[in-house]
Amino acid sequence: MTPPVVLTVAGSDSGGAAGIAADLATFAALGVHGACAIAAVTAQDTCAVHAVYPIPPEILAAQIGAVFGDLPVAAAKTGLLGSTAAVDLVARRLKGRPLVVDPVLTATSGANFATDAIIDAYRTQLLPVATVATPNLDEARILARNPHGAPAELAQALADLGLSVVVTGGTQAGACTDWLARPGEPARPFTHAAVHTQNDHGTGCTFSAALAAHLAHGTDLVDAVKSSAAYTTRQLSVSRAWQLGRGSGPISHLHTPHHPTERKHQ
Ligand code: PXL
Repeated sequence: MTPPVVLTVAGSDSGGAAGIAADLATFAALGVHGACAIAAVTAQDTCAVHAVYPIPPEILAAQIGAVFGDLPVAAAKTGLLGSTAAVDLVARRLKGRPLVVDPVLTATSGANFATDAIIDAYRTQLLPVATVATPNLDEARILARNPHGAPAELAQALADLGLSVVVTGGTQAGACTDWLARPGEPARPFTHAAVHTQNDHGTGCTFSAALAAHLAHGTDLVDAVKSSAAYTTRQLSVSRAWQLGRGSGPISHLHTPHHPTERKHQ
């Protein structure tokens, strides 16, 4: 069977944990063909983002044009975009199809990827044409301009821009609660087990890529959110005790946890 195609427009992570690396691996695991347009290159390891180089807008546009010119893109997702020009471009080129926006404004290591102009561009250009956005709590507070907002309140405020919003990752007492708000509806909690690990680099990318893959398969949003959280939790538990790098290690991108090579390295 020919798989659906999902396009990710995102950044590269030289450490192989987040961004395009996480997206393509997740797409493969969930049975979709991944196409990719690189919006920014990062020099990065498990400890820090050392440099970010936004790809020139005409080269980003050429990548997206090449994909759309040839492949039947069923859904798209965005990750690190790195410039207002990239946010404007993807808003124009990706609107009108299932679109997951992971508004990458901060890195797991704490690096800040966003300027006021980029935040404005998300609010006015990209979020209004998205199907669903997946900010973590910090990103939701920045986007909603509400530095102390609670997750449910933030999800609802952002959904007023005309899209569904999942605020991810509130962990409390061994459980993790994501809040989903659809436009005009109260936010609903989705709770699953929390995985305690230092190896969470790439978690947000993995969740949002899974969401795009499930939407490309035609799954409705609520089931897609549940399945994506289940997939992410499973991958976090595979790599829970890995020792890769000196900082936040990668979430596992391997899909066969019982493969002999993996048992050997656990
Ligand atoms: O996890 C957010 C993220 C997305 N994309 C790239 C990143 C990061 C975080 O480090 O580097 C390229």
